[in-house]
Amino acid sequence: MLEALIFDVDGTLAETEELHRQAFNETFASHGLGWCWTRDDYHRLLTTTGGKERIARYVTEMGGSPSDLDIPALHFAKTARYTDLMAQGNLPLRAGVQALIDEARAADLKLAIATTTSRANVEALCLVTYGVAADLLFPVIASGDEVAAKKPAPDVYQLALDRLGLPAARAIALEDSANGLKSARAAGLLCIVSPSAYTAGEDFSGAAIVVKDFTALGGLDAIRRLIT
Ligand code: XBP
Ligand code: MG
Repeated sequence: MLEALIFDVDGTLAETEELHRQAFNETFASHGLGWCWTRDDYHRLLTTTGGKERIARYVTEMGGSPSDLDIPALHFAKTARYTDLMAQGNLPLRAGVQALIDEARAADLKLAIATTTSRANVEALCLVTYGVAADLLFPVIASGDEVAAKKPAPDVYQLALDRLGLPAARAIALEDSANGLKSARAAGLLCIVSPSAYTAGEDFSGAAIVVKDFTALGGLDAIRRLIT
């Protein structure tokens, strides 16, 4: 029996990655680094989950050493820039997300987040799209820096399940990326995939269903039929 929906954030709740890319590039510029990630750079770098890990990969690719700079401090500045950009309120939730959340809340399903991004970014998105604190919408939130291994490792979905107090069989994950799908499956969860702008064309083998967006799902009853 379905008791919970566990949502990924970036690319799933909203098409956030262009805002992340803007925040990265503006932070690099304000720190005099002279780096500017193009869409093609970012598409390649996005296979590395986690902003800090992504910066470290880029430094290494450029022939430098991640220890050459204070990546946590740089990423902290990026997160501050991202939350400011998000607060401008120009980013809508993806199609079908609000209707699915509202239907799930009306049906007393538990709602959770399992994301690689930073908690502050989840707070900023919920505030600007729903006008509430994130934990009022998602009583369970598992975010990137709370786990030892980021997606595609199962850790963040396992943490969400632990906090929900549910076995994987009573929940379903909603994702946009192959890394997220792998993470959810490794935690024993069925996973619905709605590819985003940066993840279209990835390998979604193992998904319970792949839809263009959540309007194509057919609502909670259709999801319940996936899990029985
Ligand atoms: C996607 C990610 C994150 C974001 C950037 O997270 O891999 O790293 O790209 O956010 P999700 P941070 O699991 O929600 O799809 O810079 O905070 O990592
Ligand atoms: Mg995602």
